[in-house]
Amino acid sequence: MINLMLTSCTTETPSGAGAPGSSAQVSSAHVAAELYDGLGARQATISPKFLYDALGSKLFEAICELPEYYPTRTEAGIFERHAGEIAHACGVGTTLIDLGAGNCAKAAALFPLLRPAQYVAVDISTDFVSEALARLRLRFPHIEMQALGLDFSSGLALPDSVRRERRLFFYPGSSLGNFTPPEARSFLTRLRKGCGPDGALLIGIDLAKDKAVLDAAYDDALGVTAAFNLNVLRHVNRLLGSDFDIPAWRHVGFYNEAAGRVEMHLEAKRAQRVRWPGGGRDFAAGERIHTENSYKYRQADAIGLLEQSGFEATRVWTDPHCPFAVIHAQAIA
Ligand code: AVJ
Repeated sequence: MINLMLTSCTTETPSGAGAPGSSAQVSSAHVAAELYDGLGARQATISPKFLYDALGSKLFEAICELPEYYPTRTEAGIFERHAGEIAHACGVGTTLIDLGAGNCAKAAALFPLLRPAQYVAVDISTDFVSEALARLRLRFPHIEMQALGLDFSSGLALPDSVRRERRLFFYPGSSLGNFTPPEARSFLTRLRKGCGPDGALLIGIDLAKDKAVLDAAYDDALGVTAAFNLNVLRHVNRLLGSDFDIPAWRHVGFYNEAAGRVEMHLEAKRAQRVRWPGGGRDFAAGERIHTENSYKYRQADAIGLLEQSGFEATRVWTDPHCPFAVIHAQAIA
């Protein structure tokens, strides 16, 4: 069901940039339908992409600073230690397409060596990425840049302004882990179609490791990850006009070893009814809303996944202490 409240809530959708009102409504209705579907399911779910409103993006930045959250630091270390080799594998003068660019810091760190011909920063949080890019333009005035506010999880329609030659998709941070392995395969296959035969992929993938390390990384002592997870309910309240009572929910984050993934949930502290225009749902005490999966691969499985998607891993860089892989993969004809 589509309700009229949604038309005021379009900032996170790709329709923002000069689109007529009607298409903004279509995307809001899309967003609402997706949320209703998830919230109405027997096992309630909210897609992890809704974690990233403006505040959520800032909370994620804070997570990256936490001592327990190793991925950002580990990956940055790999990029730093192997910058020369990575730049050599990628080559200069690429069309660098940054998927989930956020504050654009990871790509910017590679600019001096990578010297891309064009930089395209794609992120679902339009305002956040646009601001980051405005700052970056001042530092690298000679690189042609554009920000694209779009949800690339459901499709990758790049405008004609994005150069076709030598596309290098940059997908760091292990965000691939948000997809189930079959979803990851179809996403990577779409990337393969989105780059020409001369295209490539530079991707960071978190690898399976000790449960205690993973549990701490997704349930930190300061409660920043808890705030990040709970913030999704504020975002949903704004998108749907629902009345989730934030203090009535608790963050749950743990490594599900059998499933090979970290899971985040929001657990109802007490029985409650949540309403939204035209509907609602009762939650029992202890009932959970599943908000995120973060798959942790074995290196060989990650390489296999790339191969099944039309990419050949040409180089793999890892960290000696913390399992994490940065992979350069070339499109296979
Ligand atoms: C941005 C999807 C890579 O899965 O580690 C961090 C998001 N969730 N803490 C991850 C996240 C909880 C992050 N990714």
